[in-house]
This record gives sequence, C-alpha cells and structure tokens, in this order.
Amino acid sequence: MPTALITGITGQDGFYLAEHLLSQDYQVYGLIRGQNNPKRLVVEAALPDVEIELGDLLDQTSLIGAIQRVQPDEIYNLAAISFVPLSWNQPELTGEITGLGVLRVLEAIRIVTGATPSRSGGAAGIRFYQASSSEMFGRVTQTPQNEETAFRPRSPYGVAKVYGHYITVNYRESYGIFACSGILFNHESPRRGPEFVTRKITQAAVRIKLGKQHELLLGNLDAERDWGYAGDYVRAMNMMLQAPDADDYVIGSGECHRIREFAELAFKRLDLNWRDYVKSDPKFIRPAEVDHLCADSTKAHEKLGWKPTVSFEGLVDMMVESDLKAESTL
Ligand code: NDP
Ligand code: GDR
Repeated sequence: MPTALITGITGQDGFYLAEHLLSQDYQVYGLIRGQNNPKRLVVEAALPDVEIELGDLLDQTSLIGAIQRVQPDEIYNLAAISFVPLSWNQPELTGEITGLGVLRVLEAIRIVTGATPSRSGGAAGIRFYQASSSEMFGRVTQTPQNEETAFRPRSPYGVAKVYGHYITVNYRESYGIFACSGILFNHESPRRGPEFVTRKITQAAVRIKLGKQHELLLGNLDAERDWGYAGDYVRAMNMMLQAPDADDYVIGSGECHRIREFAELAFKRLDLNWRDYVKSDPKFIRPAEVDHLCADSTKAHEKLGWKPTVSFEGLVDMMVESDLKAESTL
C-alpha cells in the first residue's frame, strides 16, 4: 500500500486529493498546523481514513519530524497562502510560506532520505509534487501558455510561486529527487473558498435568488481565466508522480472565459440577469492584474494521458446547484 503525505489537507485541493488517493488504496496522512485548528474536525469528520500529522511550513523541524514518522512514498505540497490579494497585504508571510515553505519541505526530504549530490535518477525514494500556478505566467508573453512560456508574475504570490517552482526543479537537478512541478490553472468546485471569484459569484447569485442578499460587489470583470474542476486536476497531480521521469506539466482546460461570462452564466442558471445585481467596487481591483490566462496542456495529454472531464458550463452548474442546496437548508 503506497503512503502519501499531503500538506494543505484542509484546503480545496487537499480534500479532493485525499479522496482520490484513498480510492486508489493509498494510506493518506494530512499535515495540519496550529494547536487547535478548527478545520481539523472538518477533515476528521469528512475523511476518517486520513491520519493527521501536526506540522507547519514555517517550521523546518516539524516537517522533518512528520516525514520521519510517516515515511511516505509521495509528498504533495499543497500548503500555501493561496489568495492572491492577501499576498499584497502580507507579502513577507507569503514569501515565507508559499515560497520558502517549498524549500523547507524539500530540505526535509533531503535530510530524511540522505539524498546527496552524487545520487541521481530519483534515488532519494520520496516522490515530491509542488503545487505551482498559472499566476507565475502573469503578464503573459504568449498564449496559450505551456511549459516553455516565460514567467512574468504580477503579485507577491506569483513571485513566491516562481521561487517554489525553481527550487523544485533545482532539487531535482541537484539531488536527483523525483520532484515535479504542476503548473495548474484555476480550478474550482463546490468546496472552493468563498473569497475566490467563482464561489463568491455562485454563493451570491443563490442568496440573491432566495432574497437573502441584494447585490454583488466585484472588481475587474474583464480578466480572463482558464477554469476547470478541482476533482479533475488532483488526478493530474497523482499521475505526475507515477510517470517514469520527474517533469513539469501545465494543467488546464484550454478554454478561457471572462469573469463577466462566469457571472452571466451563474445568474442565468437561476433565471436572473446578472446586470441587475453585479456592481463594481474599486476595493476589489488589484494593484497589478493578470489579464489573460489560457493553458496549453498538450504535454500532460500526451505524456500522462490526462484529460479534464467537466466543462465550463458543467462547473458553473455544479457550483450553483451545490450552493442552492446549502443555502436552501440554512
Ligand atoms: P487553499 O487556500 O484552499 O488551501 C491552502 C492550504 O494551505 C490550507 O490547507 C492551509 O491550512 C494550508 N496552509 C497555509 N499556510 C500553512 C502553513 N504555514 N503550514 C501548513 N499549512 C498551511 O488552496 P487550494 O486547495 O485551492 O490550492 C492548493 C495549492 O495549489 C496551493 O498551494 C495553491 O497556491 C495552489 N494552486 C491552486 C490553484 C487553484 O485554482 N485552486 C491553481 C494553482 C495552484 P489552514 O487550513 O490551516 O489555513
Ligand atoms: P486568482 O483567483 O487570483 O486567479 O487565483 P480569484 O478567483 O481570486 O480571481 C480571479 C480573477 O477574478 C477577478 N475578480 C475578483 N476576484 C476575487 N477574488 N474577488 C472579486 O470580487 C473579484 N472581482 C474580480 C480577479 O481580479 C482575478 O482576475 C487563483 C488562486 O487559487 C491561486 O492560488 C491560484 O494559483 C490561481 O487561481 C491559479
């Protein structure tokens, strides 16, 4: 039975990945931070087969201890400050967790496995996945974006992720660690945090339909994103670590839509006209915006056999349905 350790188990992707790995007969451990993290109870209730390990990406010793105890075959590093606007308010913390946190996990692997520069070809024994992001492309130099596209990040978050990506590549090259960087485009689900624009829209549309809310304040409606379903994207993470060689992959749908299109569709599903409710609020406009993202996942299709199963329309439907159910019972 393979053993996996997931950092960021309490987040959207951690949850889907744990479910997926359990369905593949893995023994799954999840890293949780803090002395009384309220999300621990949520994980324990929803994923009773997941074992909890305590640790923090800010604390090197805790990571070494967790890896020593678990002795995982695979580590998925999903933990991060992941909300882009927060990274302007707390750029230093973002650098520490989202950037240097990756180094700490890799150092823990190096120390626990005894990987040395002389070893090569994945001799270190633990396979490592880093949750990299399309935000690294930032002000894009070409479209669609693939593994060769230059990075021009536009936020402290994007800059920290670029560090995480390159340190992953570097530990692969320096120590032969089987380390993969998955450059994932936006992926959403009913479990998406309500601060992200898709969930903010579906929750608000449903609440407006039910008379619980009267308007929705958003920022830039013209930005374009390549949105997919998180359940599809966690499969790609697992596939990367089963490949014969460690490599980096772009994962996305290849379709791109403006924020206003997402809003239009979500409100339409509820027989509402989004223009009657959505208002612009400058407080949601970012200091620097990523205007356009669209993935070219040819490499993942060809080398991993990965393909998404949920369309843009299917994703919007799924999120609206789920919020409608939740809000109707409140
Ligand atoms: P979430 O924001 O839902 O989850 C982030 C997780 O990181 C939480 O479990 C959080 O724990 C944990 N965390 C934060 N700080 C620390 C720390 N110091 N030590 C340990 N754990 C910590 O993110 P997603 O699930 O959406 O994304 C997963 C990863 O993928 C992130 O790295 C994100 O940047 C990246 N990514 C996401 C994409 C997306 O569209 N969802 C696209 C591309 C990349 P806690 O509950 O304690 O706060
Ligand atoms: P993003 O996702 O920044 O792409 O990062 P988010 O949903 O926050 O924003 C997407 C786009 O929507 C615009 N926008 C708004 N965004 C939010 N959150 N709230 C609003 O009110 C609003 N109005 C307009 C934004 O300006 C932006 O253009 C997500 C995260 O999951 C990252 O961790 C991950 O790396 C990337 O996706 C890929």
